[in-house]
Amino acid sequence: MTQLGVLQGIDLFRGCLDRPEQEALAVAVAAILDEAPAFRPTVPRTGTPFSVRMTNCGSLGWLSDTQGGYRYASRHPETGRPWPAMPAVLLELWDRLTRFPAPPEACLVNLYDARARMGLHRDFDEQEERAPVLSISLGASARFRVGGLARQGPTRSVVLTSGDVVLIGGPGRLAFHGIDRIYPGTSTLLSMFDRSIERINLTLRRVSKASARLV
Ligand code: MD3
Ligand code: FE
Repeated sequence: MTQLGVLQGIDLFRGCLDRPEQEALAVAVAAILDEAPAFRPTVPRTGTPFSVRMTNCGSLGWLSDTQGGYRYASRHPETGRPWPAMPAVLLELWDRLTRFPAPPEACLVNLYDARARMGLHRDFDEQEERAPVLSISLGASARFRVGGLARQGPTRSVVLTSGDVVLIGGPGRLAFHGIDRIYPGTSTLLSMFDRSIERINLTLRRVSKASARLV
């Protein structure tokens, strides 16, 4: 494990998942996409579309549209159906790496094409700030950037590759971060998907407050 951020609590587990584990997760994501097709969020008020497409699994999913803003919801914004269940492999990975005493409620699935990026932002739509976020990278490499609590502060960047896992907790939980660019054609993992999908990132999140009894 190596400390990645300017702040404490952003830890990189390089090569955490071997190729068969990555393949199993890619198959699980394909099944999620069959039930919950990718959608393209828009920025609240302005309506600017994200370059990243998304879907979710779990009891809650993250979404954003022009009208409703950034939020978690129990149903897909286009089909109106509940999100597919979280695969057992993801629940097990959460337990093993976070040791957080309540299960994740949302797994946000980010789908990057060759030109997609994610601007510097902070994640604060979750009520359970004591829980970490667990991030899993699949497919093409990407340049990840992480800073501190101020948008203008110093940042570090690191290339994330397929099978890398980042655990974000403690002070790092509110750090600015983003994806500067994808390195297209750097992985063969996602050949089962539409060729435009270069990289998939899964983030497991606890959204609602865990019982005080547990934490
Ligand atoms: C550091 N996703 O979905 S994952 C996101 O690769 C997001 O798709 C990126 O940022 C991606 O919100 C980066 C790693 C990550 C996730 C959440 C964090 C790093 C973080 C929250 C705080 C600090
Ligand atoms: Fe984020």
